[in-house]
Amino acid sequence: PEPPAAMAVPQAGQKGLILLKRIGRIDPHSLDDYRATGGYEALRRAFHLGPAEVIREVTDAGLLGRGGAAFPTGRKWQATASQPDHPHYLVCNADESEPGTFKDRVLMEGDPYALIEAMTIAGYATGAHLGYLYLRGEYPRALERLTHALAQARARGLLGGNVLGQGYAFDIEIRRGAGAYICGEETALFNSIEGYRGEPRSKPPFPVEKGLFGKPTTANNVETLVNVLPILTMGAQAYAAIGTPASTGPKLFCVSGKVERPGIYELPFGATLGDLLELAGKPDQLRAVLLGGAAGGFVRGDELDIPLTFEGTRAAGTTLGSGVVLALDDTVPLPRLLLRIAEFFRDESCGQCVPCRVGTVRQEEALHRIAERTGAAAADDIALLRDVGRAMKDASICGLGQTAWNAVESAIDRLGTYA
Ligand code: L3W
Ligand code: SF4
Repeated sequence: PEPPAAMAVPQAGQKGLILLKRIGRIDPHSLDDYRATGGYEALRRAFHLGPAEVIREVTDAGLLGRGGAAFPTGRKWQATASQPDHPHYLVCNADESEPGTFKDRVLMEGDPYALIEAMTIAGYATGAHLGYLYLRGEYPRALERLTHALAQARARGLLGGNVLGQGYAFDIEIRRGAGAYICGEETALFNSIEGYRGEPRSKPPFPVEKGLFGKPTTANNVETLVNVLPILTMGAQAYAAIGTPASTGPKLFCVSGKVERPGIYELPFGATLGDLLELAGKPDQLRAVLLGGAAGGFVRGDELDIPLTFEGTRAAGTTLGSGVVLALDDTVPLPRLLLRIAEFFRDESCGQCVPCRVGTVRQEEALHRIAERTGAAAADDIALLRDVGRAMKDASICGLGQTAWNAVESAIDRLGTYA
């Protein structure tokens, strides 16, 4: 299905933005527009520095993965770069499917060359000559813009056998997902590219050692990669001065639900939940906020002091995930929302391991029983939910099963739903 004409970027055009600076201001089809606004300066600097120094910059900048897990990007790049086995691959995870997440879509639709430049730098630093861009199948506009941008970049010597005349060969292939949430899990994504069922593999070995086609692979989220551009243009030190010491740089937040101006917001790490919701137009009766999407957790509407950082949300017993902020007021029936989330996980479980395959079904059944009792929960259903939730968290192979009970657990413990 064709998506809405444009994603809301309420700050588009504002001064001081780093990741969103071109969104809504340039023609995403125009390589000249991209270059006129600083495009390809970061790649030039990368070639000047050499691969090892690029990795050092990314490490010193403190960049953490923006797909939800916050793994240090420099460490990941170093781990791939140092593998003796070849070829090395780069994979951009653009299978953005976490409910409530739409930041990567905005970046790809509004600034496609930025991702291509960033992938080229990542490939150069980690010793890859081929990058795969695994794109969510339901993003036709991003596909069109990226396909056009790739062709332009090839025609102008920015991809291909001799990038920027520097003797480095790199190209990018797009692979489209087919609608499965699980293919956003990096090893399921590799299987999907290889033509197998989209089922996660056991880790370790991590992809940096054995990833796509069994070869050393760097897998990074779109937003993670795009952050490499300001790191190289402003320098690691200046970048690390943004945000907090443990969560450096700018962050995109996907704000939706009961706010006046839903859309993508860019803020330095460290702003509070309250700061963000003020920008987006907080509802009068804010009851709860879902942070991190379906795999995340609820916080109460009066917990607005939570700092939007990886460490701050962790300390508050919740998660930042990939940056979902879904605001709920008193009109939202929480038991129905929880049931919807449970249905989602039951649908999207790949079925490979028992705790998740069975657990997501049992969780949904219990929530159905509770909903049929007009939202009142019997103690045995809550006990069953806790039991099943613990089994899924402790024994599932991948993040899907491990997080499938987070939202329900936080609604019970933090919001007092069903009490
Ligand atoms: C080398 C080690 N690499 C870990 C790598 C690993 C992966 C990354 C994170 O995602 C999160 C969850 C939700 N040597 C390594 C290593 N790595 N140890 O670091 O790994 P991990 O296992 O912590 O997480 P993960 O399985 O990659 C789970 C979030 O993802 N989530 C988000 C879903 C949807 C989106 C979206 O739509 N954009 O992100 C769902 O659960 O927060 O924390 O690369 O290889 N020793
Ligand atoms: Fe598949 Fe769920 Fe097991 Fe992940 S946890 S491998 S999605 S069954």
